[in-house]
Formats: sequence, structure tokens, C-alpha cells
Amino acid sequence: MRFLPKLLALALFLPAIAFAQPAPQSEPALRIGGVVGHSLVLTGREVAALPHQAVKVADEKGTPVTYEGVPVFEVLRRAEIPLGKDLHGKSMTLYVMVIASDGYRAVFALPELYPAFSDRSVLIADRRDGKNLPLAEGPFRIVVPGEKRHGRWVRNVTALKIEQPTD
Ligand SMILES: Nc1nc2c(c(=O)[nH]1)N[C@H]1C(S)=C(S)[C@@H](COP(=O)(O)O)O[C@H]1N2
Ligand SMILES: [Mo]
Repeated sequence: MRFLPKLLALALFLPAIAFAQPAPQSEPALRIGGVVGHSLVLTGREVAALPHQAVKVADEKGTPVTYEGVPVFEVLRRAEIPLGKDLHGKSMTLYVMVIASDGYRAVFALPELYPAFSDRSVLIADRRDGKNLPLAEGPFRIVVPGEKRHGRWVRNVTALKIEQPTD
């Protein structure tokens, strides 16, 4: 019984030790969650290993630039969003909330990203002119070929959340 107070003290102290551990070296990651079959967290390396497309676009100042990236659809597919013939009816109201590290957000309706609906590939870019994205943009940036205003070209993307209005 004499040990009980010590055990209690230990039990109370252990979580403090656990929280005091240095956070694991956090690799840049992209979270995909919300209305999906299963949530995903992809590291920069995992994103780099997915099939890429290169697009030549003009940046917001009009300077030509080549981005390389993964079609957003390819990432959503791996999180098992509703696909194929399932993308009709109620699924037509699904949208993707793109979330950045500075709190900036932008929305794409799912059909905008879906090859059966659109020839345009909205990309999660991880390279610019053959190099990793600069810190101000990376590690991931949305690139929307053909979209003149760049309000949805979200920099420093940390998450894609698939959502649906509730009513
Ligand atoms: N994370 C984040 N991304 C963002 C913004 C922002 O404020 N935060 N601004 C958007 C707007 S309004 C524009 S016009 C473009 C500008 O891109 P640039 O800084 O590469 O020229 O970034 C877009 N992406
Ligand atoms: Mo903008």
C-alpha cells in the first residue's frame, strides 16, 4: 500500500513525460479527409511519387512559368471519393475545401476536378521551373490552368477536405 501514492504520482506524471517528448520531425504533409472512404496523409515524398503533369501557365504577374504537379483528382481517388457512376445525384453537391497554412481557403466543386466532366487538370503542384516550390508557395500549391484570376491558386496547401452541404 505504501507504493500506492508513488504509483499514483507516476501515473499522473507519465502523460507529462509523453507530452514533453520532442515532436517527431514533421515532414510536410497533405491531409485528405471529410466525405471520403478513408482519410489520407501524404508526405511530400509520397506526393512526388504520384503521376505528374507539367503545365505552362502565366503567374499572377504574367510571367511564364512551368508547374509540375499531381491532378487533384488522383489524390482524391486514393482517398476513395465517390467515383464513376456514383458521381451524380446527391454527389453533385460535393465540393473540395482547400486549406492553407495561413488559414486561406478556396473551394472547388467536385465536377471541376473530375476528368469525366472536365478536360482541365487542376494540379497540386510541387515543382516550379524544375525545382521544388519556394517556401512562400510550397510544399504544395494549387494550379488552375486557364483560370485568369489566381484567387484559387492556393499556396502552402496543408489539407483537402471533401464536404457536402447538410440540407
Ligand atoms: N495560402 C494562400 N494562398 C493564396 C493567397 C493567400 O492569401 N494565401 N492568395 C491568393 C491570391 S488572391 C492570389 S492572386 C494568388 C497570388 O499568387 P502569387 O503570390 O504567386 O502571385 O495567390 C492565391 N493563393
Ligand atoms: Mo488575388
